[in-house]
Amino acid sequence: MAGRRTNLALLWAAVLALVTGVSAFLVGTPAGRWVIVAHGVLSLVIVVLVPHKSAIAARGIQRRRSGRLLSIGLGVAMVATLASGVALVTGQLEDIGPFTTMQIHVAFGLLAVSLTLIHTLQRPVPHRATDFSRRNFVLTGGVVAAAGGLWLVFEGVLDASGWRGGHRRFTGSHEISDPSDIPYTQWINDSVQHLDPGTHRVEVAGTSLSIRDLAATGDRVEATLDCTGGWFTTQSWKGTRMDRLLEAGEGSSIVVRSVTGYWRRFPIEHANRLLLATEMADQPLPDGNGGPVRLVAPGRRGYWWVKWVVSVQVDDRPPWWQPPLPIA
Ligand SMILES: Nc1nc2c(c(=O)[nH]1)N[C@H]1C(S)=C(S)[C@@H](COP(=O)(O)O)O[C@H]1N2
Ligand SMILES: [Mo]
Repeated sequence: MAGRRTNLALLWAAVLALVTGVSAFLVGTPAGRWVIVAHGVLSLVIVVLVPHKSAIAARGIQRRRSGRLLSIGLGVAMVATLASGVALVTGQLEDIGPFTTMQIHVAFGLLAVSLTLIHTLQRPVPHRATDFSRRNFVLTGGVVAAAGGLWLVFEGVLDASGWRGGHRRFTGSHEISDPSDIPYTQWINDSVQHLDPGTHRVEVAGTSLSIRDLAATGDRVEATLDCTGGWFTTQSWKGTRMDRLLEAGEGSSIVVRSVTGYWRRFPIEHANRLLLATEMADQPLPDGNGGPVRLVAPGRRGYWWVKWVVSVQVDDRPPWWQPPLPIA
């Protein structure tokens, strides 16, 4: 039965969309671009299969089986995920009520995939030996090619539209150029700190440094802060490079900690590209952007850029010894 095949394809597309969606948050360099492209193409695979799935669902609904409400909820969550995804890509809608479009997209996406899995448990789609037939490979290839074609058309239209979506970064984020337009962004629930630049001290591997000390070095780097919320900004940052402050050849990783308790761990080899920044675009950092001192981590997404830094410690744990995304 062809319905079975469509259901199976949708299940796989939804699961892979979840995997690529979560992975997209880890991408900080152009080498990871394919993850974001794959996420887009997978969402279009779902779109391509929708007409056929609607026919299957219409038959199912008439049969009034249990789990009907869940199926309808799944349909709604899926449509909301796709619609918020389009809003993200075009850049035409930044907030929906009190939430950012990205928060809405992630929430509905997680809901849609969870409901898909429950739905699959209720109405199992058995795999069959013939699933790996030549015919099915060709069909799958056809669906993916159609989705890829749609992706190209969509990108072409965006390019021509003059909308922000036409100049997305490889991560999918939209540009903010004016430093005063940069939002004050917290990963989950930190609040903006108001530290006194005259008295605040940063403990770096046992040495206590003032903001004046950190500003005096005058190391500069141009780097892009790219928030998983969907925006990026490229600015000139000034402060002190970490390799100047750490003993060469010691330890395996560097833990950078905020006064709020927020922290991230980095490979020791990256000390020469991490900057303790006190200025952005030749101005002291505003409190909301992490003033008086924040971390600048070139090539890494925003959640690595610890704000209101209070300590930098070197230890022997491996750099991957941390949650892949912050948990608080
Ligand atoms: N202490 C602390 N630092 C933090 C965060 C946080 O919640 N707490 N959020 C991170 C995230 S997710 C981003 S995108 C950037 C945002 O920097 P901005 O507020 O200057 O835009 O800060 C990062 N540094
Ligand atoms: Mo972020």
